[in-house]
Amino acid sequence: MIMFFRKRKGFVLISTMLIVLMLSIIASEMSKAFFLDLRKEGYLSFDAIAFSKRIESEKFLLNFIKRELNKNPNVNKQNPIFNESLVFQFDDFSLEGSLSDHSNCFNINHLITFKGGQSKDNLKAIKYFEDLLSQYEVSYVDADQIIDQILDWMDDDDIPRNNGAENYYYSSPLHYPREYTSKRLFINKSELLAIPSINKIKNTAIWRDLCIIPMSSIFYININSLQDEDKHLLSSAISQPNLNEIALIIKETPSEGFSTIEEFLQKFNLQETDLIIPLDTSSDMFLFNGTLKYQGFSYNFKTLIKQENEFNYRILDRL
Ligand SMILES: [Ca+2]
Repeated sequence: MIMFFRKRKGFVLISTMLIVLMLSIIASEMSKAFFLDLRKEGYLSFDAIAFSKRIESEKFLLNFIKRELNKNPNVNKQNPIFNESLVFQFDDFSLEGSLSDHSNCFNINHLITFKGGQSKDNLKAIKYFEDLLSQYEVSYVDADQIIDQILDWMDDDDIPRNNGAENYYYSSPLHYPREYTSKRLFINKSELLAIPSINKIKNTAIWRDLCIIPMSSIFYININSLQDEDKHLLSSAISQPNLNEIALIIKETPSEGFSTIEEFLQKFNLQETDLIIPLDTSSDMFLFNGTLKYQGFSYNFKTLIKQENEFNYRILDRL
């Protein structure tokens, strides 16, 4: 009896331990799920407030840029607001980021101009883009497709170009509902992804050199803020295919910049006739690339800012 009792006691003990073990496993799983839920809820509530913090940051940024550019209006390699990290501490969140000159990327909208609702190809811009594509070793066949399809997407007619694509060519004549090209300038770079031939370049180095200024055909290169990685853009602009020469030009551009384009041309023995697209010594388009930090969470954003005049700055796009 005693032995039986002992056996029974041991059995009860093992059972209790097993139950305790199972309960602790369940409790641990529940607490994992609980903390995961809590974290998820935290992200959701952060997401909800991140946008309002962003708006608050952007208002501050516009005033900051206005104040700094009124003190030092040069958009060059020397102005600290373009060349140093920017860190701001607010009451309950912080903002870190950098401001860059957004004129130094090719605005695809430059390929066409609209006047009174009618589109017109910009032949110089097309030549420039062809050259840029060839510098990045995109084949002529692919380049023709990319350019024609982009132009068809924007132009005001329904006639496909030789290598272009209009309306239901995007799917098939039987496709329903039928798809139509936009017949307007691009609003956002992501719209380019709708163009079939863009697949050939969207994951390559040239993608960094391309941008969209929403509904604007404006494009010029600011020679005073060029960095080494912008050499392809400058090479196509001044018809100088030797990238080592271009790298030297960028390096030898004084950090305080040139006051006029003539000065720049003279220094590097260039002729005005060599210029394919407009050059400038300043810029009015800036991109802020920042991270907002709040209660252990972070939120990345990019904001495109345009200087209308010395008093007025506005947000063109939120990327
Ligand atoms: Ca067309």
